[in-house]
Amino acid sequence: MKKFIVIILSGVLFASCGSAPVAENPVDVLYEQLKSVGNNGVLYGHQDDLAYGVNWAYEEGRSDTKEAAGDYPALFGWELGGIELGHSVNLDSVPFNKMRQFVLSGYEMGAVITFSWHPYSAVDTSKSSWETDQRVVEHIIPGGTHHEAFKKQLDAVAAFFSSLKTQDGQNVPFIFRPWHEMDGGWFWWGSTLCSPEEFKTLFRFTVEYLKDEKGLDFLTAYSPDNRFSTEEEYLTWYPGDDIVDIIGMDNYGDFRVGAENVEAATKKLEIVVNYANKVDKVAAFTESGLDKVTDDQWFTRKLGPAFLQSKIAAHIAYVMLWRNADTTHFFSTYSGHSSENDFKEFVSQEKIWLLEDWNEFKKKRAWQ
Ligand code: BMA
Repeated sequence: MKKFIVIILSGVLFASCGSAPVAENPVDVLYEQLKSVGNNGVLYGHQDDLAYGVNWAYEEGRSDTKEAAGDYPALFGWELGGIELGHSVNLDSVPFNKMRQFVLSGYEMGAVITFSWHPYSAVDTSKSSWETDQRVVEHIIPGGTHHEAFKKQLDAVAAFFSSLKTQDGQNVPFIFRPWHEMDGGWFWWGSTLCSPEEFKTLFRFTVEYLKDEKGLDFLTAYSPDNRFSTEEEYLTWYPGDDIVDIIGMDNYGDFRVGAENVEAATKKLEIVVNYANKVDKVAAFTESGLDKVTDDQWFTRKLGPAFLQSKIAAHIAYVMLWRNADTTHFFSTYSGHSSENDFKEFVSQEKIWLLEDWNEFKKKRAWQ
């Protein structure tokens, strides 16, 4: 009888708490979680947040976000650049061993994990992602002269991804966001150095190799920069619905002081969200920030309105700001900075979620 009551009660509780978690696989769970967040909140994310901030590095538990606003981000971004050369630290000096720990502890805290990758060229490994004097993509895709060398680079990425396991051996689910901002001209995979077809081949090969050959499982994000004004333009480089899970956009340009156009940013996010809805995927604002946060009200007057002023744009699952390296290169606030109060106000809005809000939401939906 008791058991019967418990069953009825849990049924009632369950019905009042919204949709049921049905997936078992951690990557599918993450996807379902991200899909359901869009109608309710927007996760705040920050690149390298646990590793360092302005005026500190590798101090256990520290976070510029937490020190400014009282809680950790709900999403942590990490960068793989350098791993393809066998380096033990990434191109921003984060040791991969430490990164693995941060990824694990971030996941265990409940946060979402996403990876970017700015690899050196497999054609000439002295050339960073930002060196654009050589065509690379055509040489590293299948049939290209440096395809085998590129596969070795992917092997190194795969080895790191495979090592992301909890103590009980469960794989940590994550989002992989390779080959971003391809519509710009600042990376060797950018629009001036490859055709859309070559780009799509590279993107597809990257994901398929890691999944099919290396047995990995992850969500994949597509994130052009802001150089589009129609869905058709947005999809110029899109490798396909079967490959992509997160429909994203990076956008710094529309927030740059002097060239500011928050309305334009909103319209682009609407294109992103509308497409994500059409193909039943997750929409996200995959990268943004204002270098050195030179506007003390940037968060509440510019960044927030870019998605909150539109019912459609507000459907993004997350917004991730770029790293806080030092006083000359930081994209979010930190304790003591003149934008700190504005940031607090920004994240205190009902719609913007730091880690506790995110965990609370998952608990209500019986995800943890
Ligand atoms: C760029 C800058 C660089 C950094 C790179 C990869 O936007 O922040 O300093 O090395 O991203 O993280």
